[in-house]
Amino acid sequence: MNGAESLARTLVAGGVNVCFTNPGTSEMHFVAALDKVDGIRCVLGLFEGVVTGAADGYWRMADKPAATLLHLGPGLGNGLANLHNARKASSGIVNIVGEHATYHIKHDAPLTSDIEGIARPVSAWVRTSPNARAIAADGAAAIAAASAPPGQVATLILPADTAWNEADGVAAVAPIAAPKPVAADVVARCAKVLRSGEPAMLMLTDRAVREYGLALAGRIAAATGARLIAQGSNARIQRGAGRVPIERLPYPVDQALAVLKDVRHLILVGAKAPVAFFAYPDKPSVLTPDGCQIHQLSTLAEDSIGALEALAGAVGAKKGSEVVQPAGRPALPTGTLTPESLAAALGALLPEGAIVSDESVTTGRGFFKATAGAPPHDWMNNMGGSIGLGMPLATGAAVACPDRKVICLEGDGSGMYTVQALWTQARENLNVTTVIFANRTYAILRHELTNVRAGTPGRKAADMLDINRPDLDWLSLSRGMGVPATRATTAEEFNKQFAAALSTQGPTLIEAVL
Ligand SMILES: Cc1ncc(C[n+]2csc(CCOP(=O)(O)OP(=O)(O)O)c2C)c(N)n1
Ligand SMILES: [Mg+2]
Repeated sequence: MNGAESLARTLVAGGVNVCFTNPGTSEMHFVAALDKVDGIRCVLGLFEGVVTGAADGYWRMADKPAATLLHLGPGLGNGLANLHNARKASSGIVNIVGEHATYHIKHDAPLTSDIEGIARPVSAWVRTSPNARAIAADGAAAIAAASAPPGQVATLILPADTAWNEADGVAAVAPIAAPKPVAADVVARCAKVLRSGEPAMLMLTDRAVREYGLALAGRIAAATGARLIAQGSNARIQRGAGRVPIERLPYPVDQALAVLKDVRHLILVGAKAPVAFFAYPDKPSVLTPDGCQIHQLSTLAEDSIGALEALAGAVGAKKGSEVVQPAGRPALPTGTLTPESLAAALGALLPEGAIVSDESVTTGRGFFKATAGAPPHDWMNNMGGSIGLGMPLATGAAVACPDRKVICLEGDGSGMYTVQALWTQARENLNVTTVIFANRTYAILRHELTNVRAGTPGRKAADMLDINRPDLDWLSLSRGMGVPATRATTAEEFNKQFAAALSTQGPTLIEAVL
């Protein structure tokens, strides 16, 4: 067995069953090994940002890592923005990058680069395998590193000769450590705060915004009067009718300040203390009010669920006391297509078990409220702020959950960064409905220009903020990559097209013209 095959078999033995890939010459032996080994599905992406974003989406829905296969420094570099997003989402990825053969590196051939240097800022773990006999053990170590709570990017760099030289066989993955338990005195301190009667709020993320974590938080809220809120963005919120409802901290600074203004104690459950996305003249960076005490119940690497269970016990919260979201949908909208009518249509039609990949930017500000009473579904956000994640994320989620409908809510500007994801959806017949919000502009940046007090846009500035001239033809883009597409210009048209897309198995796209 050569090194490449020993790695491929180690991946399968370690539970890695999907490889999102865009290979080159230095990875050819891995391509051949993946071809030969059963138990791992290879999904080609036509740009590395699709590959890395799909691996993120896969982790969020499967709770285990996929592998990538990227071509040297430039391939890794192309995938970097979505690896940044994956890092911020604490997504586990076995990020495999090819390298020149060890003896070839010194010649500084065209594709030679500092791969470790490119990988390090987005990776919690980086290793260059020294030889073919080490590659299986290094692969197993990469799986363990990727899976370590709460999940992280582990980059394994493989010189080409580690693939073709003789190896020893498969390596087993060491048992993955459970998240660290939260100390009893931390729980006791938070319980005391909650019993004090002073205004308190729990800010939750990660496992705490899945169904069971929210149920526990809901009980604690019922017993103590504490308010609940989720981080501004979260890897995956489980929401909808019958679940404990939760709002996210709003993105606009003034709105976030208003939500937090009366809070005296903010208890963080996996969450980070809230700060503004950006600095603005005359607005604070820290969003909690002066005098608000911050208490970290659990960090992301700790057992938030165990901590919430202990806290619920300590404050006498009763199972079943949590207030859950009643079922309820808005009426189907009529008339002009606006962010509001789109929100109503989504709320009216969102199917049970849907997975939403939300990169709707300004159009989607009201989507959360309108869909709150829809049947149970999962909602994923971009946690790293680097746009171009939505469509790859949807792609990876669809690979992880072939029996569920994935709905990708996508800004027209954001969508263009990684539009190639559509081709992968067509190639793999993934069950994704993409809705493009075609407002022909970077609408958010027009607001931001005002927010940072940079004045009113003149012609040159407007040309940096609008994406018209020419208008993007999403029907042609989508059809050109094999995804059937329709265009909606009224609410009635959108309702009909969205309902039809939801009853179609396989990828579809709707250009919603705003
Ligand atoms: C990689 C990257 N480049 C640029 C930006 C800056 N940026 C933030 S939002 C945005 C435009 C989003 O436009 P669109 O998706 O059309 O949403 P809209 O604002 O129109 O609602 C840009 C360019 C970014 N966040 N990430
Ligand atoms: Mg736009």
